[in-house]
This record gives sequence, structure tokens and C-alpha cells, in this order.
Amino acid sequence: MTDRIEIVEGDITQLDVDAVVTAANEALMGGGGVDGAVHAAAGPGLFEECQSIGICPEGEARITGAYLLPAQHVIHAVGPVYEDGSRGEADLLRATYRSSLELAAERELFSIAFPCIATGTYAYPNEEACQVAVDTVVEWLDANKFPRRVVFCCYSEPDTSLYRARLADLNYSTGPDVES
Ligand code: AR6
Repeated sequence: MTDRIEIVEGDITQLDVDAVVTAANEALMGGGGVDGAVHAAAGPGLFEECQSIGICPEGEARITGAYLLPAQHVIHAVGPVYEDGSRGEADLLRATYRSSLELAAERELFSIAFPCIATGTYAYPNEEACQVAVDTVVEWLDANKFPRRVVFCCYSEPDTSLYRARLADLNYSTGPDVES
């Protein structure tokens, strides 16, 4: 299994995948960061659908249409607000990734792209967040047929390097990185 994970450095809203994941807040009300970019690119229909869903607790995810995005679906994943690591942030972040993967698997989606959830406004340390993200996805792919392909969409070179290193630690070959 060496062809199911890819690292892309760039803007997740541009990716032509079955589902893009956005790092949402519990109210699914849009905001800044990647969520702001996803809502801006998808158009107002996305916000309207989110309003009809209501609250999504930390560690969970919800799926909607993708409106004007090239993707087919948006998965709104709510990561933990990082305090000091002692309130179960790692378990919550792992649950956030697993919830997103479950939604994709239930629908037998082929491809899904993740941003570095919780590492912006929610202040999760990048290296620890990368380890949780990579380890959770690799474990999922080992046990599940769907999604077939997972893209880690990094928004900065330091994050790209962290993901590359973590995957190399696990002897996971991803092929050449792609810039979107
Ligand atoms: N494509 C890919 N990654 C991006 C993009 C983009 N267009 N823009 C930013 N990032 P954040 P959080 C990266 O703050 O920490 C929002 O207001 C960014 O560099 O978007 O989970 C929500 O509504 C960082 O690595 O999400 C919530 O209130 C990563 O995305 C809150 O922020 C996550 O940063 C969620 O905070």
C-alpha cells in the first residue's frame, strides 16, 4: 500500500477530489482560515446548508454538498481547541479525522483531502497534529477499502516537511509532492 496517500502544498479549495475537509467550528457558521476560504469559494449555498444542520461537537464531522467548488462534497470537521494537551486534545483530533473518514467510507468516496485541522486558530502544535493526522489515516487505510486515496493538503512548506517526515518514519512512500 504505497499509492493511497499524497501530499499537496496549496489551496484546498482548488482540489478536484470527491470530498474536501474543512476545519470548521461547532456552529458550522464559517469563519477564517481554511473554512473562510472554503465558504468563499463554494458560495452562499454552502452556508445555507450548514445552517440547517445545527451544532457539530468537537471530534465530529458533517457532510454537505460542495456547490461551486470542484469537489463533490465538503466534510465539515470540528477539531479541538488546543489548551495544554491535558484535556484529551489528541483523542479529539483523532476522532475528528476518523469521523471524516467514516463519512467518506459510508458513501464509498474515492478521494478525500484534509487540511492540517486545528493547527491555525485552534492552536494545536503542528508537529503533534501531523503525527495524529498521519497515524490515524494510515491506520484507517490499513483496515478500510474507502476512501481509496487521501490527500494531505498543506498550506505551508514547514507543514509539508512535517508530513513528509512522518510518512517516511512509517516507511510510507507517497511519490513526488504536488503543488496545487
Ligand atoms: N487551504 C488549505 N489549508 C489552509 C487554507 C487553504 N485555503 N487556509 C488556511 N489553511 P484554521 P483551525 C490552513 O485556522 O485551527 C476557523 O475560523 C492553515 O494554515 O483554518 O481548525 C473556523 O471557522 C492551518 O494549517 O482551522 C473555526 O472557528 C489549517 O488550515 C476555526 O478557524 C487550519 O487552520 C478552526 O480552527
